Amino acid sequence: MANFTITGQVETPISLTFAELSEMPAEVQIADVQSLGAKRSGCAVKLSAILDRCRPLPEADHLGLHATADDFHASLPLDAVRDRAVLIYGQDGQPLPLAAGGPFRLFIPDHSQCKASEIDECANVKFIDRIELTIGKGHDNRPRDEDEHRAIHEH
Ligand SMILES: Nc1nc2c(c(=O)[nH]1)N[C@H]1C(S)=C(S)[C@@H](COP(=O)(O)O)O[C@H]1N2
Ligand SMILES: [Mo]
Repeated sequence: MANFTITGQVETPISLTFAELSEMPAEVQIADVQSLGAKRSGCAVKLSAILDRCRPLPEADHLGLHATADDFHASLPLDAVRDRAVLIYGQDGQPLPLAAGGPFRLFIPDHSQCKASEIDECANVKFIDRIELTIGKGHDNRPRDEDEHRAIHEH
């Protein structure tokens, strides 16, 4: 079963699967992210609950989201997403399909438009296989301007 890992500046590196996420307590689950304003339906857990399990070191201040599948990476200020972002992991009781950005996808409610800020729609990284806590900003190859953005939406 597909999993993703959380590594870097944490006390305990962990990896999680669809089944393990499904079993997390009800109070950290979001039954349908459409209730948070997402375009498509899907179930999620709060990022804070995942971070509670690996315990980021106090010095960690950025959250790296890595999608090896298409070499897409974002590094976000931890404070800005810690208590707000969720990780979408399922749809209709099944693992989140690739077509919906699965098996794991970040969703930041009330994100701003593409490129408007660090925390924008482009930060909703799809196909996540690794989350990495870093001290200082890490690898980030999100589109930086209109041309790069157009290019990424073409393929
Ligand atoms: N892995 C991965 N995640 C990604 C992207 C990508 O190309 N690869 N594009 C980003 C950008 S630029 C945007 S605007 C949104 C688009 O989300 P959507 O495909 O659900 O519309 O996903 C973001 N997450
Ligand atoms: Mo974007």
